[in-house]
Amino acid sequence: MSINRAEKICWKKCWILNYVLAFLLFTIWCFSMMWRWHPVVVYACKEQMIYSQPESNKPTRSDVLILSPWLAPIVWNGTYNSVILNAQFHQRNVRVGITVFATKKYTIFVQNFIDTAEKYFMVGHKVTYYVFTDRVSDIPAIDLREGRHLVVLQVPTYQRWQDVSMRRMEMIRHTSQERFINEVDYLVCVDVDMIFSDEIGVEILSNLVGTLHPGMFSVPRESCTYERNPQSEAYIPTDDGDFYYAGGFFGGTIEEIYKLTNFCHNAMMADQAKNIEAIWHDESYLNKYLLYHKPTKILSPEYLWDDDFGRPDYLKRRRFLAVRKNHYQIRNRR
Ligand code: 5GW
Ligand code: MN
Repeated sequence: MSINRAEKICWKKCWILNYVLAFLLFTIWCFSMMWRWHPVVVYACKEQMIYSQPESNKPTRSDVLILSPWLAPIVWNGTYNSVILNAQFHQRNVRVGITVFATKKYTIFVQNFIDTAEKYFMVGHKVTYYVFTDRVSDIPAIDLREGRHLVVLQVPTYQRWQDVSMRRMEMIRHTSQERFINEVDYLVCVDVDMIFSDEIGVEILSNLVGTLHPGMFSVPRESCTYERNPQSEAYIPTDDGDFYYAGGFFGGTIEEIYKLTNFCHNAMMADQAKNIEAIWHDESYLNKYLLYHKPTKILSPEYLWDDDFGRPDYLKRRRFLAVRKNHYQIRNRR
């Protein structure tokens, strides 16, 4: 082989190497640009999760309070990232129970309640619906997604509607020890005359959870409809109170729900012995409990809305909506 030919081959190799190098550099540049300009494009590869970075100098909401004075988050749209939260709760393989009472004519709400929950409630997580009813045969068979179950539990019929509402505390307390403690990690306790109309996920889970009442949002403490009779176990003086919590949505771990329902039921029984009933029934006792046992997370009215309260600017999503009901037809006996 002549020297000339050997030189030519060497040059050729150098060119190929240059092309390969240029191609590699270009690919790296492409990836770095994707990384830089598309931080919201989220994908998971093994242990790494890519999502938009929290910005330390930018508040997520400027129109509403998102942290209580005892540092419990108040959950509003825009304040959390579902990608991160879902990964955390999947890692823990969390099981969620949701309790709902449907006695007498209120069984008509069950189908829509569960159908819409299948679409919006804790999608992708393990969920058990606990339906408490005095009319077991009225509860329809409903197709559920994978990992989701329906348990129907028989309860007594109470004639007074106030008792129907209040006895929920006793029955949740009882079932916490009997079943919930063995079957689920968190419990969500809600009204049945509702539909899910937007996502509700693991952002609501915490040790003890209360929800801001849509009709009492930002009302001064002295004007809140707490129980004002000092003889009642639900009594709250006018110079006390943080928020007014809704009776139709509370939650927490089974241990915390046991303590809450135990307090509320015992307080109701003590009042009954004195011939007293708090102004807003179970809701009044719930407010008393949550005032002196501060919730670790608070849900904004997005999580319990009624269109009777209109569409204020702060409300970016309506996730759980009260169903309009014909009070006379639905509430009269039998
Ligand atoms: C019946 C008559 C008057 C008021 C309540 C009832 C009733 C309530 C009933 O017959 N059966 C029943 O299962 N409930 C449960 O109590 C439902 O889970 C219902 O969502 C909850 C609270 O009663 P609501 O929803 O009528 O109360 P508001 O304050 O949401 O209107
Ligand atoms: Mn209701």
